[in-house]
Amino acid sequence: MSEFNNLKLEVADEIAVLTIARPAALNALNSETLDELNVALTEIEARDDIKVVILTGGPDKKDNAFKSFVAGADISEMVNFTAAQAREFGMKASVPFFKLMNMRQVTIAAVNGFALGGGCEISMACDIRIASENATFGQPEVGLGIIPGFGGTQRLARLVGMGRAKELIFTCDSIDAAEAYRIGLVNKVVACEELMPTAKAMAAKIISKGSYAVSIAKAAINNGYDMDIKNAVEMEANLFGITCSTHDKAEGMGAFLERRAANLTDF
Ligand code: CO8
Repeated sequence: MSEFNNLKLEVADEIAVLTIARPAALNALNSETLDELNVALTEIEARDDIKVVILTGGPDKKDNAFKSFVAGADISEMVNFTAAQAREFGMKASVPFFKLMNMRQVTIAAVNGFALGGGCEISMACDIRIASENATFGQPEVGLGIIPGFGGTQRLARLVGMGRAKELIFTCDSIDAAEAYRIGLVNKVVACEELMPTAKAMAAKIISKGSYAVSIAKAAINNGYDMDIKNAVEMEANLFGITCSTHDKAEGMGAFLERRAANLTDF
């Protein structure tokens, strides 16, 4: 795997823990970090020994591991952007963000602390969000005279509905983890020290299922989301057909009928 300046990657038990580590800037996303995320996710996707990716934030410069997930895009880099440079920055981010959303592995954001602006947006590009009790979510962009530009105007409305998305984006209000859970922005809230164990336990549970079927289910959900229901259900039937040609289908159903535990592989 490549070496990174702003990321840490650890792989164990088929789980990749990808940590955004810019302690001096509360893990804000600059161009270099976005490029590194793209390289890391491309390399992860090519590895058969990784089934789930957990994305989290590293400690700040005072070693506080729960201060910040990602405090946004890097404001010191954006301050002098021309319109063309801003567009390029947004498009650069969209590549790793779409990878998180569409890669065959499941992606879980373990949100520890600030998830503001681009931080909230990168968590929303993941399949699942688990928050620590001290997590804070918000889209403060219009207060800076810009708009959410890493997919926030689109993904937030899809996750929590248009009314709540508009309120959060127009007011720049930050919300705590409990409110994020209440409105459906996060799947689970846990004590700080339980964040990584909970994310890893969920990853292990997902890995214990048929990984190929999980990846096909992910593709079916993602691809069907913006389709009309008739075409979406037809697309699902086609993907269902593909899963019926696998070892895991024969093994999973055979094991059920023989009343034994299934030994699922990844095909
Ligand atoms: N960018 C750059 N540096 C940052 C950022 C950031 N987003 N956030 C924090 N930092 C830096 C601070 O400048 C500070 O650096 P230094 O120690 O050198 O002065 C260091 O991190 C620590 O920050 P604070 O001292 O401010 O820490 P506090 O605990 O007092 O406050 C906050 C923490 C509340 C998180 C505060 O830092 C803050 O408000 N940060 C900015 C949050 C924000 O507005 N985020 C949204 C940014 S805009 C965005 O994400 C747009 C995404 C889409 C772009 C699309 C382009 C096309």
